[in-house]
Amino acid sequence: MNEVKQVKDLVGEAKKIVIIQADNPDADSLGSALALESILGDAGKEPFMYCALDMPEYLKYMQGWDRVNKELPVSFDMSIIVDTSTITLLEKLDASAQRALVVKKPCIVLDHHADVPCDIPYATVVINDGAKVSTGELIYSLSKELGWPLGIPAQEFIMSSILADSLGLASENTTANTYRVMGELVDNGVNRPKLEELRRALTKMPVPILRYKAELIQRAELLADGALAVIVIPQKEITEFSPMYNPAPLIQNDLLQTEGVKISVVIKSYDNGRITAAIRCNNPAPIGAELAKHFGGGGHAYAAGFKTEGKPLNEIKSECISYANQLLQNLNT
Ligand SMILES: [Mn+2]
Repeated sequence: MNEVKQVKDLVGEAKKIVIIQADNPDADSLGSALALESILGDAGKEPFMYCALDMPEYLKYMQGWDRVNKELPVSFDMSIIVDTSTITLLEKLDASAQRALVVKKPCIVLDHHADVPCDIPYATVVINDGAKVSTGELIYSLSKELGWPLGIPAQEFIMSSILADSLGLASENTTANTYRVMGELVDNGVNRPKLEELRRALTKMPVPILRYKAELIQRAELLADGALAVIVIPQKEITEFSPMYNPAPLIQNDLLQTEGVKISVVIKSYDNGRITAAIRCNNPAPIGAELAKHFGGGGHAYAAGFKTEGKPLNEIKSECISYANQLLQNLNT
């Protein structure tokens, strides 16, 4: 039986449906969760949104973010995981007692990170479509195919998720279909300028962040003949600035907009031994996912990430630099 039919049947039989975002909520995962909440609600279901982490400030332009719960309900019929296929990004859920609830019920995975095969052991059906620029775009196609009700609120969230993951329709993986879907959304009455205004209002930098950004720029290391930009963010800065603004997106675009830079890596180092890295690449250096995979992470060719536990920062950093160097050299051969 094909996956779309399986999704139709599972959702058809269910009443209470939990929508799960991974431990790295972003505008696509939240937009997808809110779109599904709206679609499933209109279809007479009882949707419930879950994420183990708090929604970051910059996402709060999407109305309904505050309905995302950090605890699962005591009973539900099935779950839908959005925007990840990677079990390491569901670590918090996996470590909690609530995992047992999810495992017992059918679980649908809707994702677009097809570079990485789904390794969620309790997934019943996986639709991981790498041709979609965002999970929101996938949900739009799926809804049309299955005849699910697409109200304006759902379509607004879908547009927000597409705009976010496609970097305003500019990224490498934006396809003709993405533009078609955007056209249909506008035709259907979604107001793009209004969404853009809401998003901008909340992504403005507080003044301390402006100053901090200057510090980060000063500290950026340009390696591999200027093709690799690396910044390390220590715990002290994560604690001080992260609640106001996520340091990686604050700086990563400027790094990529620097002449000669092909890949940028923002490494966050936590006191508990955890290290995370956000990787972004310029065209034509599609090496992000490969670099991330080397450390057990994943993602797309141009946007990827990984995390490690209990290894020294210097070791991870130098390994990251040397492997990135190798990948850059392979590009030239
Ligand atoms: Mn996404």
